[in-house]
Amino acid sequence: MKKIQRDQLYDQAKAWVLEAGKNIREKMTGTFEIASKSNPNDLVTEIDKNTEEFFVQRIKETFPNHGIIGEEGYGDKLTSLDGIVWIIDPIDGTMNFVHQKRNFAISVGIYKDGVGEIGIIYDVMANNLYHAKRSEGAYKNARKLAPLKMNPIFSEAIIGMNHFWLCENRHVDEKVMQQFVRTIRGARTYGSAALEFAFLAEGIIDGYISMKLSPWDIAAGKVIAEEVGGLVTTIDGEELTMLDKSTVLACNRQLHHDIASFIKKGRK
Ligand code: 2AM
Ligand code: CA
Ligand code: CA
Ligand code: CA
Repeated sequence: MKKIQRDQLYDQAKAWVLEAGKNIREKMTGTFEIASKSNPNDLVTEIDKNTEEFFVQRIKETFPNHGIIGEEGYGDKLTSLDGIVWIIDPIDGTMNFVHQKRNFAISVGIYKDGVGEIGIIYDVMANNLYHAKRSEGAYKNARKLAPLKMNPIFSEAIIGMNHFWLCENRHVDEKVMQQFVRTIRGARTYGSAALEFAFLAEGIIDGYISMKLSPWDIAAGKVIAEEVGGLVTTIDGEELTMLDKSTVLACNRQLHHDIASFIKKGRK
């Protein structure tokens, strides 16, 4: 992608994300419809859908040849990542949005031929915009983020993960994961995958693991985390695809090796 084209896309995408965030803040004070999807705890609201429609309308008007993958289904049914593809989660952390009215984000990744070029994560209530272009560094608002500390000690690491790792699950023996949380310094669950990536990039957590994420949960976070030297793969250390769900392990290179080896002991 030409630099000038990418810079224009970056400015446009950031402007739309900020506008969508403002709309969410305005609409969330009124009443809105809440439904569940795959299970009673998997929530979606009218505002998730309206926000995704907002992006799809703007993108199709302005960049008719760009593809769109969005959680709520207003985008395209893509089977390939050829060309420029926007990968959008209109509200990441819908449960937080509904119950807490905070700790949710808009996540927008822009990929060209499968390579992440732009990542934008907006913490809507904190009004923090995390953003990155490939090879040009990552930012929190106007501040450039420092490279991740390369050698934090495993026993002093704070890892983003949810409690399902400690229940019986089909990925890893829960006894091994119980040992894992006793070995690390602390575990944190923020309830928004995009924010976990942003906090990793900011250096306030040292790693993030998830059992099942979709492309829109990961697309922006991967670009931002990689710009500060993070490694973002499956929990087996394999490359992530943006066309399917997968497990995720994101952190600096040193910890990545330590965590992957630990998980391997209990991998099913
Ligand atoms: P969501 O809020 O956009 O659905 C914690 O729930 C994190 O996991 C959130 O980032 C959430 O994204 C994501 N997630 C992915 N699949 C989910 C599902 N089936 N149910 C709930 N959260 C899911
Ligand atoms: Ca959802
Ligand atoms: Ca999500
Ligand atoms: Ca969502």
